[in-house]
Amino acid sequence: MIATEVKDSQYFIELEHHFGAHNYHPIPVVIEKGEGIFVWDVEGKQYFDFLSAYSAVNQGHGHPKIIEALTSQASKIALTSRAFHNNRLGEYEKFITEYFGFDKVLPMNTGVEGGETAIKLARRWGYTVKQIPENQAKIVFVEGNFWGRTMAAISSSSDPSSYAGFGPFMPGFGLIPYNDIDALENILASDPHIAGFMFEPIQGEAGVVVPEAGYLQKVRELCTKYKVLMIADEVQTGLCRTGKMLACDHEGVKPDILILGKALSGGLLPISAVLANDEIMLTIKPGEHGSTYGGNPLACAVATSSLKVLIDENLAENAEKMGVIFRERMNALMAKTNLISAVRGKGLLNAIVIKPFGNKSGWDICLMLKENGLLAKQTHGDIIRFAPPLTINASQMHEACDIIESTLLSLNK
Ligand code: IF1
Repeated sequence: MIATEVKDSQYFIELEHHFGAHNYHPIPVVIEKGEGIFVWDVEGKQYFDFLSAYSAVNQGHGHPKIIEALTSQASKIALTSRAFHNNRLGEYEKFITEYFGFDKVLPMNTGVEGGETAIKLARRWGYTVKQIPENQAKIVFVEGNFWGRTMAAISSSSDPSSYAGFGPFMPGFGLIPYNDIDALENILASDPHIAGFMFEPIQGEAGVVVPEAGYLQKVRELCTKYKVLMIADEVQTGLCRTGKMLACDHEGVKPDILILGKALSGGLLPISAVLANDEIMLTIKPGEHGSTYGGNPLACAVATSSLKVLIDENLAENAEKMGVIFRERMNALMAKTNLISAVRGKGLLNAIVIKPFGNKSGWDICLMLKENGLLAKQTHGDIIRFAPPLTINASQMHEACDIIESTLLSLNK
């Protein structure tokens, strides 16, 4: 029963609880407005947004140039379907493929659709180019991966909270440890039916797990050596989040298939993209893959603007600089308290691992951070991910770190 007529936070939380599926357990804050790195709740309280909708809002909330691209195109036409051509798709495809250096792009909507598309491309390439026997193509994934919630995505997962109770699962998937080159060489050498190796250059949901330096280069070498497609899931690490346009750029590595999503739209609507060269991309023929909204004119206009904002505002460079400040502050805090056991990340994709103390969990700390004006979310209990929009400046970063520091130090008493 909705008790109150005052439309305060509790009112909205109760509505969601009563009428919505319970597939999330959100931090109890009701956001009404966002601008740049800040959001405001229905009571008008301001917060630092240190999640950026899981790295979908790299350009900051309500970026005027991206909003302008959205409203201008929406007033012309938003959706034509791919049954017909439209005047935005070709120019967007030219822009994004030339920028990232691939022959072609297959436009989709969500990140997981991008992953599904990449797997279909890898399997089809496996059969038509690598000559793998029909229905025997394998895709190798890594433990700790997260690329979405579809049956294929959870079939590749090592996390029971993703897959338990949803079987039976998609066949033809293998799992090896992350950041383990020997394990990768062993499986690629042992099975000629492997079509692709799909992984995140830095694992987001696993808790911002950064592989050792050189891992990406060795993955590239092994995939080339064993004629296996290197599939980089940069849905969360891409688009300047880690201090380079792509996380693969930290090691100068080019994947065979690149998956982008999230911030490709600046957080305005679901837009994803799969990029590859013709040998791979043209194995899918007309009518064999697609989606109602994939490549719609509105998405093309918004994605073009979102990419230009990242480039023109040098957001990779800013992410690199602001990330250094953040990790320096957190490492200094780690030295001052016994609450943090690790600080890790690249650019503005960072996390702290908190030590068990009393009965306080990552969730509890996120509740305290919320009370102190900063929104973040824990993952796997004791890991708190911090990922603000890449437009944050040094004074704002220090102010946010002051909040994190005072919150954690208040536990030390
Ligand atoms: C949720 C997590 C993050 C992703 C990578 C593909 C996708 C994601 C590396 C799929 C999506 C989202 C999903 C969202 C929360 C968020 C998340 F906590 F679930 F794991 F970011 F870490 N590849 N991640 O991170 O993209 O289909 O969602 O557009 O499911 O709660 P999507």
